[in-house]
Amino acid sequence: GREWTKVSSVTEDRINQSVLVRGRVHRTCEFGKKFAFLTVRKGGYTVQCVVRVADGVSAQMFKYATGISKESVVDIEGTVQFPPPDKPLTGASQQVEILVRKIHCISRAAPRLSITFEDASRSESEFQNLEPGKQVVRVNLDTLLNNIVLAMRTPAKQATFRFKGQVKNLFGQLLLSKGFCEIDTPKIIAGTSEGGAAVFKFEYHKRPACLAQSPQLHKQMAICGDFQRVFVVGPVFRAEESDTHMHLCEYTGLDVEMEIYESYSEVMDIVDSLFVEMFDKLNEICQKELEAIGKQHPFQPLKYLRKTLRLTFEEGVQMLKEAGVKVDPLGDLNKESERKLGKLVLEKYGTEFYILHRYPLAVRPFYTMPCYDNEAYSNSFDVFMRGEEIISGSQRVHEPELLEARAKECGIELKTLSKYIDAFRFGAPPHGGFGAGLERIVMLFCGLNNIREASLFPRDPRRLEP
Ligand code: AMO
Repeated sequence: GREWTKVSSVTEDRINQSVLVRGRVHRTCEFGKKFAFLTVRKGGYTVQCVVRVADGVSAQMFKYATGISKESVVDIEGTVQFPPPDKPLTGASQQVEILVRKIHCISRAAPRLSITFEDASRSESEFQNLEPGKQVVRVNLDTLLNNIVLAMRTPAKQATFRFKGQVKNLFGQLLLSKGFCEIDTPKIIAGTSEGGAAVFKFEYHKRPACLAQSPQLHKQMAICGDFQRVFVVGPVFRAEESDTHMHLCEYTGLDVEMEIYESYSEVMDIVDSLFVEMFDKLNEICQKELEAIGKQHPFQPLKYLRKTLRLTFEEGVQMLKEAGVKVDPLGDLNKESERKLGKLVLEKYGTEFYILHRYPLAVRPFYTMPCYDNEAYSNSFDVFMRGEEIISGSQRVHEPELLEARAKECGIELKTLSKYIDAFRFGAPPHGGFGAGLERIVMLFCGLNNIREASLFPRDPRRLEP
């Protein structure tokens, strides 16, 4: 085969050498009928290519080269050289240029694209510092998502999804190092796993079935089967009616379940060490990605403590009360109070990542263990990042009679839960766990303002394509 050079490797080291590169046409710039620049982009790097009638390039080839539409995939053969002092580089990342000998368009992009690379990668500051009279296109989120394949090519999008992959990997790696076993749980299940109406129903071989709202039931059954510590990474389906900046109908769940010995604080200890280690590592290995994201959407690095702050729900309510916010002490916090509490916690404790625990029982799912000392509360917690929920967790009820009674109280049909409840009739160790949403973690860590920015192909109540 022929020898290929990456655009990133077209450097001074290759001066006077012949190279063969493949990339996309990023920009073309013609000067008369005999001289043109064609910038080629690949993997975040761009190199300037000079097409000149002469040097073995015919007028016909010149016409062919300058007629290639932006975003087309091209192969270019030529010699690496320093740009002449009177014709310096026009903004390419590589400091040398290629004098083109041959060019071949492998795949042509449509001449008019719905969004351009420049429009999709424009930073916030460009809008703020616009020269008077200058107009630039602001691509809205819907247009971006409708044309996601084009948008994906921009540095911020590339960085976001490389970062997301790292979060998912680190979650697994760190849990494996803590003795957890990765398991898979079915996404087709008989009924609801969380209660509530947010479930997609369909027919499964002539029987009613649901898309799993969580791996809750099966991760708990794995604990009854003595796996001791498990985790599940996979899609989770929510028939959310709410079309908000932080809800998707399909997202990636990061779920943990583990035996506990004394109290649910053992689960919070895992949350604490797992996430602090993960954030440290992300800041260390994803510097480039975070920088690229920040260039387009500026954000402040997440503030978190070495040991994660834990507040009880009652303490949280008290802080809100003192700040003049009315909240029901035995109800749930609404999004606004959660955000307000996030601000208060940041002011008082200097962290944007904290755990709120001992929630009122009435606002938690049926499988949540009530507090032993006060049944109005539960051994449960939520974790917040920049004022928004990213994790829910709890100790679970492991006595079948109580579990049945709680499910009934919560208005859940027992029929579809019978195999799950049976698992607790064979002896079940005390246990607990939590579930986190991958897209929310990415969105909040990177200061993005919509969860759809953290999903390549988001599903929401209006969106089923692409
Ligand atoms: P919960 O329903 O709170 O708990 O979900 C856990 C975490 O999943 C994320 N999340 C979502 N992300 C995007 N779009 C949504 N519609 C959405 N809904 C939830 C959030 C949330 O904190 N079985 C329990 C977890 C457990 O106790 O182990 C559960 O599913 O980040």
